[in-house]
Amino acid sequence: MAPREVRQPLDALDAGPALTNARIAAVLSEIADLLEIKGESSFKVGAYRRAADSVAGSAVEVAAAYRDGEPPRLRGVGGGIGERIAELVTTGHLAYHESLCADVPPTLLQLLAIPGVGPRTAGEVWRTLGIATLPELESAARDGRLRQLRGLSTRTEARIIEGIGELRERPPHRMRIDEAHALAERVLALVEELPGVASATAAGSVRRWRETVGDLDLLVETEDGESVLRAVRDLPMVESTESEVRGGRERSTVRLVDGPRLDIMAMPAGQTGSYLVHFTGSSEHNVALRHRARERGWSLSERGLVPLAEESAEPLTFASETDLYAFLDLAPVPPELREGRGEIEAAAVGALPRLVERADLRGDCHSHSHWSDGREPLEVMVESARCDGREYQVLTDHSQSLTIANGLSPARVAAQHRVIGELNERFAREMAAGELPAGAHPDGFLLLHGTELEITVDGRLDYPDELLAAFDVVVASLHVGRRQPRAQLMARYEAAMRNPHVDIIAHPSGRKIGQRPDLDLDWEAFYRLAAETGTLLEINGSPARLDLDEHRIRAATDAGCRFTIDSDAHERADRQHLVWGTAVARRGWLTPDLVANTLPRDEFVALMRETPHRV
Ligand code: DGT
Ligand code: CA
Ligand code: CA
Ligand code: ZN
Repeated sequence: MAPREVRQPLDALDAGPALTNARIAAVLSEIADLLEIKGESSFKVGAYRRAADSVAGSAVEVAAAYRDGEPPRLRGVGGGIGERIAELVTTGHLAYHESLCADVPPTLLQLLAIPGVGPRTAGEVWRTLGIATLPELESAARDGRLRQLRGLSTRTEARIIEGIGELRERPPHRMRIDEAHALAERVLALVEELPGVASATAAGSVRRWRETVGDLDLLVETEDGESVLRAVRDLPMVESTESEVRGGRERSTVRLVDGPRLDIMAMPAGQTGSYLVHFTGSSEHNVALRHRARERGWSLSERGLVPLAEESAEPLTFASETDLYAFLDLAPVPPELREGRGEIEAAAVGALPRLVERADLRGDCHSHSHWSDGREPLEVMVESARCDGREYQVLTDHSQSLTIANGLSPARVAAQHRVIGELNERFAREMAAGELPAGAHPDGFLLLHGTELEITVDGRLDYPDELLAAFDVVVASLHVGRRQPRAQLMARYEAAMRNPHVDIIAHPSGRKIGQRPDLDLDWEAFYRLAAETGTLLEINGSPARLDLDEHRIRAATDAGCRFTIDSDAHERADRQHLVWGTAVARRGWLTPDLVANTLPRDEFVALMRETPHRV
């Protein structure tokens, strides 16, 4: 998770019932920071950091393992730290962590967000100059007090001033789609339990399934908004209140543990239509909708419709969004399309697309296992896909040149092929005997052998054609030479798309949201090539990628391309990536007929055998 703007000490329990590996790791790593700030031995500090890494990288759910009395063996987690983890996961608290938080001013942790300031420096300025906050550090740096410190050069001082500037200019942190939805679910579960709440809904960008989310917007249907909003402020996961509940306005803003903001709005029971529309947005959609209302003689606000000619009239209210859209002669617009990109015009003439749904996906064309860089054994990954109701799954471990991801040599490809063959035989036997596991599709399951084929820096493919021909599905991608000039990158992609064995281009832009920019491509030429060669373009559902993005999906559709929506799963929990991938596809106006993995198994297999894959 990217650093928050303002960092507060962690409180494990307030994070909710599920103490994830990431959360445990965060507590351990905060202990390391606090110890280092206090100036404790680097040996002790390092031990906590290593333990944090082990927990974060563990395939086992650590909290559950401890609760089941079977603590996992984790590198770097010995007796002492093991006992701390046990205390944390069983009680939700860790006395040692709390005592460290009491020893050190918590505002010091915020200094660690400054580029160039680590725990050692933070501790030094605290002990010698009594500095504990960001403004204090800044003024000390500016009036030359910092450089008087032992070991603190004028260069470091300049770096700190610069770092504080960078921190100020950093765009506000946006949550990833998966973080935002998990958080919204937890908040909703708590709010729904509050007395007087008839219903609660997440609105704003979460409801529109935007790829990142700035803040959460929550709508509560209640007859007593004021007391509900007051009760929300007292929830354990609420850290501070930014705006008081004002009589009549019935809106308030709070900050949650770890920093995200929550806007919460009360709405009168039975009149949710206009409130939902208003607070789901986007602003662009609302503007277009208000324009349409005005054309018809109405003024639209969250409270409903008021005649333009009689602005003091009681508003006309709506029990549902559908009623409101219908009143304006519009088909209901799915939240994912509400971006002011032509959806109102389409809704007016009944031309909204039938968007692809998660349930339309019958298979998944991109996944990994222990054989390359996946975090779980092949059999475990496959069983998880089978029990997720899929009709087929393509296993696509990396190809040989990607040694960093433990890519497969041709000999290992052959060995993996045998393993897959045996698994499919077992699945067929179980099917025939009527012994399908819970969750499996009644028509059985087929494991397809694929590869995530590296397109090398010089535009060759990582396996010879004879070997490529042996795979059921070839997913080509590039992970090296990302900074090459546009012409060279385009030549590499063209070489892959023109190879008759290549079926899909995975995560075409190569971006990582908020971390790594797009490849420099000629996108129009890229779409033309994909359409001409019948190469499918992947919508990678990993929440850090979401690649193609919504804009490119729409542009590629216009250029005649066809797609897959894939999980790129590296562990079982990544099954969920198909949900994020579908969300992005919907925001790109995508219909199921253009998504290859909505096809029934036999048709999908046949499509993969033909070249090119024609729409
Ligand atoms: P975000 O939070 O940046 O991911 O994006 P949104 O769309 O959730 O934006 P947000 O939280 O500012 O507002 C939620 C929706 O509420 C927005 O889409 C339109 C609506 N809205 C209602 N009143 C206002 C207002 O005064 N300002 C803005 N910006 N939006 C408003
Ligand atoms: Ca929002
Ligand atoms: Ca908001
Ligand atoms: Zn992959």
